[in-house]
Amino acid sequence: MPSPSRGAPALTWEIQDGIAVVVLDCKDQPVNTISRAVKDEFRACFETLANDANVKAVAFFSGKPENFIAGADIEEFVKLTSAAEAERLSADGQDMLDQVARFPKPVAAGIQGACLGGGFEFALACSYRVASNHPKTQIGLPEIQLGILPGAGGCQRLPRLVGARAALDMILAGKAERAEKAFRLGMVDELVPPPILRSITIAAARRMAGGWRPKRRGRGFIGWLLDGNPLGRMLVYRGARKQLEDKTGGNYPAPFAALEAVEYGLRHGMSEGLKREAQLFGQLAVTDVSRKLVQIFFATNALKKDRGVDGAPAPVAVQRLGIVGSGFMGSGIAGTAVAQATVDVRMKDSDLARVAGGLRAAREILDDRLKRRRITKYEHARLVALLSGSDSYAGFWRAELTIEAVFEELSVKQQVLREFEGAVPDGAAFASNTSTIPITSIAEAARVPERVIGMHFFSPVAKMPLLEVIPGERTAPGVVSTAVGFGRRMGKTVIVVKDSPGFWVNRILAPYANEIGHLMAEGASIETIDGMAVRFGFPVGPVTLLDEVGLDVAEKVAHVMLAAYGDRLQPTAGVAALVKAGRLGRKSGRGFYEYSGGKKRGVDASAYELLGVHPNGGPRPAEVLQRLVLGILNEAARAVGEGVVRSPRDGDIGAIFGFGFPPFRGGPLRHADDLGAARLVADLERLAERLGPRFAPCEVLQDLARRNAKFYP
Ligand code: 3H9
Repeated sequence: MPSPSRGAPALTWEIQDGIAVVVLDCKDQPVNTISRAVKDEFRACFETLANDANVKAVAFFSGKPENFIAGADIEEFVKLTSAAEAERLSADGQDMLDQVARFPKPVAAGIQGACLGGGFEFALACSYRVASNHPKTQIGLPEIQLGILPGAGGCQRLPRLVGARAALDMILAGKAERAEKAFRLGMVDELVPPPILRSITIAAARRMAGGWRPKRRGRGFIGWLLDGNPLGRMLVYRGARKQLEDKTGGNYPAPFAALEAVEYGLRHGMSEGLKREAQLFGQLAVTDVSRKLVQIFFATNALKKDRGVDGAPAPVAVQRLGIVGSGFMGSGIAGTAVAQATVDVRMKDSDLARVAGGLRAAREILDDRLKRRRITKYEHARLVALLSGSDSYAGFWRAELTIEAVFEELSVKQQVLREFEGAVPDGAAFASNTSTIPITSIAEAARVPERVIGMHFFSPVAKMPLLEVIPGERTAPGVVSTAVGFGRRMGKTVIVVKDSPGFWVNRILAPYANEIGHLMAEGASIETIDGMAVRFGFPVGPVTLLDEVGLDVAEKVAHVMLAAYGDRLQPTAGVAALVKAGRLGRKSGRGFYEYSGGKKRGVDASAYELLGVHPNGGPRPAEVLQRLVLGILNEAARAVGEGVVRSPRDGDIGAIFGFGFPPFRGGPLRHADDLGAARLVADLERLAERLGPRFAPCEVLQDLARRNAKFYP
């Protein structure tokens, strides 16, 4: 993204009755960012306004209706080569904001749209903040998500404004809040509807010019107890550190550094705090973890613009969605589509009782949003009214997209497709929500196979961020771009994958899941297997993952994989034995683990008996991990070679968003690059020699090793 040049200033201002109305608009950029060039403009602007006797106060706005400031320019971080250079960048940002904070006249910021990172740090340096309750307004410090910390004074100013506890809550999670919550937390001083943002902000600047000073709310007794005295704060820091240790497994240094910057600043004062903050920012910005997280940020952005096939026409704007099948997946898709994309949803099932159940479940997704105050009562009522259903295809002719989510069986899916085409002869795109069945096979039943496509949602739909879109052999490009576009409107990160068994995510997960059985047969305990995966950085271990997915589902997928890929993906007998005993994982209250009251209670020791194995140590923990991870890497490399994903970027994003491959490792293909193909091949060969051909290194890795090459340039 080009930095604004001197010829096209990003900052402009005019003086109205003693108030300088300053507007930031980085021309030719979708969002405002604070680059070096913009920083220079800020300095010059504030210097001019400080010396202008006609200016009594400043009111600051963005020229972009849906974006305030998206933060410092992330592209500049990528170019930093040393910690010292990064520290200077941070100190420079602090210095600029210090100029704003010490500005001799009051400054009011009128915030609408994303006000993030350096953007919020700028707002924090102003004397007064007004936010509009526009749906795009979000305010926060997401730097942790990029492996850095708020380095332009955010670790100092936010705790002084809202207290250490609330500030750490936001900074350590890298959360952004909607305007209403930001107001409640005291991050902004006033909350207004969009049409009056400008006038209210200017009025606040004028009042401050006349000597009025905002009075900020106290934080109450509990606030004083925890934030207002050193002992309380010590407890807050201790609690936060403990939580971080549990959550990050020591794999992410940024939250610990941010905690230190906050603590140091509150103990030693603002200027010492700023120094420490800049040092820590410098160290973090050049870590491998931060590089990986920034790569993910850019890869995700690039995916947002991708239509899924080269030269595809623009997606059809879906306004009405048809859903066939009102079970768990169908209702999840319905509720999420309404909540995220505000479309009319028409659900169909074989009888009205089922439809009613599906509509109820879809509505629960909206109820949950209301409970979390993500939507207002009014929005909730409006969205609920968009859900309707019936036991026929009445109304489906108006849907630009229909998604079926019926039983995972080829003949059933084909039957539904035939019914749909019979009832809605001129129907538009038809998507099958399947995790394993080839789309081309489903489309064989179609009169118009060009409109048939796969959309593989992950369960639970409302929470899982990934969607795999699978064009069949004859799917029309416009249907691909429509499915991709709609998936994105549903808030999903979308990858387009080749129509092949298991697609991408289930394919590369198969060896990982299968290895559990081998490891247990050799005496490894469930705790060791899951524990090692979590230490590697997965959110949960593979055994827990299977319990969450459902062992019956996992068994079905495993058999499809076996039929398609043969012995290499031979599942072990374990999962089948548990399914036979009626233990399906979390949903049935028992799987490998026991569950009660919706909570995981610990390993169910009888699982070992059912499997006929005994946990007696088994392979060394390091080997457990190696076998789990190399299985994924080998299969991912093989699938890339077969063109299952369109690029290593899509493959890595799919693994990170699909099953939580540790983001700080950049995804399985980046991780393979980091380990090096030669080393991977050697390790796999050693495992294959000892444990069998399932570990034989695939041709793609061997080829990379021979050429000393990588997946990424
Ligand atoms: C920071 O502030 C550090 C400071 O504490 C200390 C410094 C010393 N930089 O996502 P979109 C680009 S760290 C550069 O599709 P949306 C993005 O790549 C920063 N580029 O739009 C894309 O480019 P392209 C902390 C940025 O409407 C285009 O803008 N801030 C930046 O879906 C459109 O983006 C963050 O982490 C940036 N800061 O969402 C916020 N931000 O068109 C990161 C965006 O060439 N940004 N771009 O592909 C976001 O979360 C979303 O972009 C936002 C808009 C919510 C703002």
